[in-house]
Amino acid sequence: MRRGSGKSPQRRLALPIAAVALLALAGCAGDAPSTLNPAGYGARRVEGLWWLLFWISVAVFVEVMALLAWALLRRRGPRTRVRHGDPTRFVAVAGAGLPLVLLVTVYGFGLRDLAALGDQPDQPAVTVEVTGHKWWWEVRYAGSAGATANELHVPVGEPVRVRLRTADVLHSFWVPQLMPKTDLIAGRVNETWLRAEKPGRYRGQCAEYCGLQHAHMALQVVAEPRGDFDAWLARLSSDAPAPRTEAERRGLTVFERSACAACHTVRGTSANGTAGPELTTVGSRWSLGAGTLPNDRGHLGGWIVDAQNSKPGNAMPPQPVPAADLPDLIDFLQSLK
Ligand code: HEC
Ligand SMILES: [Cu+2]
Repeated sequence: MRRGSGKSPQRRLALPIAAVALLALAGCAGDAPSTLNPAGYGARRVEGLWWLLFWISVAVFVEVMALLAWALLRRRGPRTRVRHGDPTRFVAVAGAGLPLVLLVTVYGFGLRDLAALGDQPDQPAVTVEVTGHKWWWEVRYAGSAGATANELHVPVGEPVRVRLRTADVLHSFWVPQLMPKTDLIAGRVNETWLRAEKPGRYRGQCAEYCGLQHAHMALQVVAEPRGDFDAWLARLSSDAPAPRTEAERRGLTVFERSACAACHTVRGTSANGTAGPELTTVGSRWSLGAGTLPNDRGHLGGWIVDAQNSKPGNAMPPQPVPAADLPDLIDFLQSLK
C-alpha cells in the first residue's frame, strides 16, 4: 500500500474523469447504436426531446455557475454592511416561475411526441410478430410459416408494425437508432412500429431486466431494399434446402435422432420442437445465442457441446454429441441458409 503518496485529489481524479468523458464521446461515434445517431422515425422524435433537455440543462448549469461565481466574487468581508432587501420576488421568479414554465414546456413537447409515436400508420407494409423468451427473441412474419430468432429484416422506408408478446417474464424491445422502447407484458399484445430511413444493420437490446442473461438478449434489425427483403422473406417461408453433401446428410440424421429435434424446428425435416429457436435459416443469422457468439464454425461447435459455458443459465442444456458426429452436424446447420 502506498499511503499518502502525495498525489493531489485533483490528479487522482483526472484519470477516471478522462475515462468517463472518453466513454461519453464514444457514444457519439458515427456508427454508434445510439438514439443520438438515429436512422428511423421514432428515434428521431426521441432524439429531438433529448437535445431539448440537454440544452435546458446546459442553460441551467451555466446560470447556476454564473450566480455562484458572482456570489464568490462579491463575498462580503466581516465588516460589510448588509442591505436588507426583500428576496421574495427573486425566489418566486427564478426559483418557482421559471422552472414551472420550463417543465410545462418540456411536458408539452413530450405529450406531442408521445402522440406522434403512437400514431400507427393505417397500412403497415409488413407486420412482425415478436415473442420474448428468456433469453432470445422469436420472430415471425404475418402471412409466413417460418420463424427466425434475434433478427428482423425490414424494407427500407416502409412502415413496419411490430406486435410484441412474452412467453415468460417482462422484456422490453428497443432498437435505439430506430425506435423507443416498448415493453412485452404477459397476457397482452403491445404494438409499436418502426420505419428505417436508410439501409443498414441496427442493433437492438432487451431493455427491461429479465434475469441472468438479460445482457445477452440482443437482436439485429436489417433494413434492406424491397427486393432483398422479399427474397429474404420468401426464403424464411420455405422449407430448409435438402442436404447437398454426404456430410450434411449425416448431420441431418444426427440432428433428427438426438435431443435437438425435441427443442428445435427445421421445416422440411422431422424436427419440430418449439422450446428453442427455429433453426430453418440458422446458417444465415448474425449471431448465436442472441448476440452471445459470432455465428461461425468454431463457435457453433462450442455452443452445441456446451451452451452453458458462454451463456450460463440459458435453456439449452449441454449436448452429448459424439466427437465423430459433430463436424457433420455443424455442416448441416451451416447449410441452413
Ligand atoms: C432442451 C431444449 C434444447 C435442446 C435439447 C437443444 N437446444 Fe439448442 N437451443 C435451445 C434454446 C432454448 C436455445 C436459445 C438459447 C438462448 O439463446 O438463450 C437454443 C439455441 C440453439 C442455437 C442458437 C440459435 C440462435 O439463433 O441463436 C443452436 C445453433 C442450437 N440451439 C442447436 C442445437 C443443437 C444442434 C442441438 C442438439 C445437439 C440442440 N440445440 C439441442 C434449446 C435446446
Ligand atoms: Cu431483458
